[in-house]
Amino acid sequence: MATRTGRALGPRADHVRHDWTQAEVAALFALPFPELMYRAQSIHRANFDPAEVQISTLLSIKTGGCPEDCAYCPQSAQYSTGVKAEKLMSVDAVLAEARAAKNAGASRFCMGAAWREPKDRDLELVCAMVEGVRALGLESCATLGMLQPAQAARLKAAGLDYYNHNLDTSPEFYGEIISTRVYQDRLDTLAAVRNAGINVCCGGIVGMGESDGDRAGLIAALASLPRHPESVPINMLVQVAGTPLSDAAKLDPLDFVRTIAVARITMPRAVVRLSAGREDMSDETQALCFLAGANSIFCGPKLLTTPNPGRDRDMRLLDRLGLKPMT
Ligand code: SAM
Ligand code: DTB
Ligand code: SF4
Repeated sequence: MATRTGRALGPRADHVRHDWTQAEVAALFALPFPELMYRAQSIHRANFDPAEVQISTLLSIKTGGCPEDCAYCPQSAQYSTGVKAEKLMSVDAVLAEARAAKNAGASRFCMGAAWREPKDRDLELVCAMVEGVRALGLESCATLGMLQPAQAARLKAAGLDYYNHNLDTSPEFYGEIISTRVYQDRLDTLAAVRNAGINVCCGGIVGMGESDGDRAGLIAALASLPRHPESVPINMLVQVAGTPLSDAAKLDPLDFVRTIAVARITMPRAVVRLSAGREDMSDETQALCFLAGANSIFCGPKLLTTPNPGRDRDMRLLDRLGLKPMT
């Protein structure tokens, strides 16, 4: 068996497990930092070119006014965060943004909507957006909330490449963060997406006041899915004034790096995204994340509603590190 870059895989790198226990994952987190990084890098190199970073662009196609109560989220209508509720963007306006993203070098265009779940008439418009994005030669991704199997099938028919739906945290901590839907709802949506033949993008958020054990629980839940997500976004909480988590204790950046490394080790073939939270991260922390096996970022000055490093800072960083966009 060889990787996409033609190198042979060692026996350990070739073995993908789906039965990770929380205790086993916690033991990885507890390794001495050099040992953890060595293992993560070995597995990264056996499966990917470590100089390549996948670049995605994110657009909020429907902002704010969401009925859910996710404690981290500036778009929940239940918190006063200053985010205005807007209508779904027009197909033309979305495609103009997709064209700009393509010209700026993105390979994937992700469309996010602040919905609990899409209504059928809105889904038709999103399907038209997906068709347009693909016609530009970009990979398409959408994150629209919970999906029924028939809705996933419609998105697949429109050509959707990836669907993002996060587990967010461990099953045990989940109830502290969201009360308007349960963990099983998330697993059901992931199964609907998988069964429709769409690639799964699924990860979580750290820095929400969870314990070390909860971070292990999140990774164990992701790595125990029947098939690993193709893409695993690891978000550092972006603290937004007005949300219940605006004053959460800050996570040690090295614990964030550990989370990336453990995701890389347990899900060897997944593209691991160093997702939200880069705006407040030093270049050195981001460099450690790439060493730990992260190989994807969002580029562009805004995530959905919060700032992201500008293109210039990112291009300088990739340049300083000798990293290049994955094509
Ligand atoms: N409404 C849909 C949903 O929740 O499934 C899609 C959009 S939602 C904003 C997508 C993901 O963004 C959430 O699951 C969460 O992991 C992440 N996210 C939201 N707010 C965040 C924040 N303040 N910091 C870090 N990640 C955040
Ligand atoms: C994901 O895991 N992170 C992205 C994407 N999926 C949609 C969203 C991050 C949002 C950060 C808060 C905001 O900008 O509103
Ligand atoms: Fe709504 Fe998604 Fe934000 Fe939760 S994370 S409040 S579902 S937009």
